[in-house]
Amino acid sequence: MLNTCTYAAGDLPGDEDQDGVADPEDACPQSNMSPTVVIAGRDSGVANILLAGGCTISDKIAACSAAAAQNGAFMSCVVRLSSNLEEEGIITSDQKRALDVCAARTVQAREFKGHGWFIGTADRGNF
Ligand SMILES: [Ca+2]
Repeated sequence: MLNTCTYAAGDLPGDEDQDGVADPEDACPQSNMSPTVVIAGRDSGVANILLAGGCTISDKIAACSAAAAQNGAFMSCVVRLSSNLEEEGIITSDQKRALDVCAARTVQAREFKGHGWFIGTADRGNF
């Protein structure tokens, strides 16, 4: 049977999310590649940076939502993540605040629904 998968010039074979990290080394082979971090349709305005290991900031926040059973746990996970990113110099203090505020607004609007709550871009209409 013919393999119908083709790759455009410059694409890496075996890089499903096209983030430049080959799938075997990619901790998040299906990264959320939204240009900015969008939490339940709310755009934080913070660049969705690709982190070492192949996960984006959105992937990490999605992992927070998947792991947290309630609002408090989700918020602490996001604040821990944003603090670490700021300490590592990956985001600025303003960007950290923007992420925290975006997550808090989502929680305040009761859009957080516990395990499996989905982070997505508004235009995909997810969650
Ligand atoms: Ca990835």
